[in-house]
Amino acid sequence: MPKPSKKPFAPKLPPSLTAKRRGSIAILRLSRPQKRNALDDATILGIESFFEALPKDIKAVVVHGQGQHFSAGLDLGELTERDVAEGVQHSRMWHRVFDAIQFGKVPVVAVLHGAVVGGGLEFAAACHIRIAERSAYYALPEGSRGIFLGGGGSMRLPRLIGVSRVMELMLTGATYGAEEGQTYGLSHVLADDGAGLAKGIELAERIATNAPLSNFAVMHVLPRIAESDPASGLLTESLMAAIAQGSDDAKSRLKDFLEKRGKKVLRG
Ligand code: 1HE
Repeated sequence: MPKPSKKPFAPKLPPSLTAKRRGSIAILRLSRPQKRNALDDATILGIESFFEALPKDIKAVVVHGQGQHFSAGLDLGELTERDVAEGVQHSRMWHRVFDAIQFGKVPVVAVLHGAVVGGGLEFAAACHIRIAERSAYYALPEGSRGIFLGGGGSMRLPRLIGVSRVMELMLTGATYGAEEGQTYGLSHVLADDGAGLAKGIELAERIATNAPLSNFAVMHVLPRIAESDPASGLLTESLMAAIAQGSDDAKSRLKDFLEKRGKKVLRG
């Protein structure tokens, strides 16, 4: 595996975001705690710049939030003057940016704590792995603000927790705590308060050691197979399996295992 470069990774970002490299992973922090990491246009476009600028030797990303909350969602202060056409364009901008995360270069681990609300939950849903600290709670208060999901939540969230749960959040203003979110499928891992980032880094570093082509297949091919009719899905699976196993990387990893150099799969 190529050694990660020691070059600093310094994409041009707005003050609401900070980024740093840590070996083969990059860490993006929402850094607008005074506004509870509300997502204004500059932040959304900055997230896009961060993912566009990722160098080739970054193999996974961790996103997290500064302060008491992951994100209070859409910056409501920017909403008041938009007409219908501008509203559509704004939502399509969020779609473009979150699609670039979900179907981007590398897997993304989101570390959630405090409020994970509205557009903040839509952001988290575009990531591949979600770790929730026990303080995390989830809400979709769009109904109470007279608006609707706009960052891909109506497409991604039902795939995580079902239409019925999304309806409950949106109609009743219910909030789910971290444990409920874990039970319903919003998060993969629960962590104690303050321990989420270390867990996120640990998982991202593990993900970074996978074969890049396998990670690509998991991010780009698996979700498409899951949305296909079964016959097309199975054919796509066979093609992807053959492409992956024919790679030099797979050959050398399999040889390592057979010659007792590969890691065993052990529990714990
Ligand atoms: C904000 C925002 C925001 C806080 N836009 N400025 N999101 C919401 O409906 C959630 C709205 N926010 C809240 O319910 C609360 O702020 C929190 C529960 C997240 C945090 O409470 P707290 O007591 O820690 O903070 P705070 O005192 O309410 O807010 C601190 C400051 O952040 C304050 O500004 P300040 O200048 O008076 O100090 C707040 O106005 C500001 N702030 N949240 C703008 N969201 C693509 S469509 C997605 C649609 C949505 O995301 S809808 C959900 C919107």
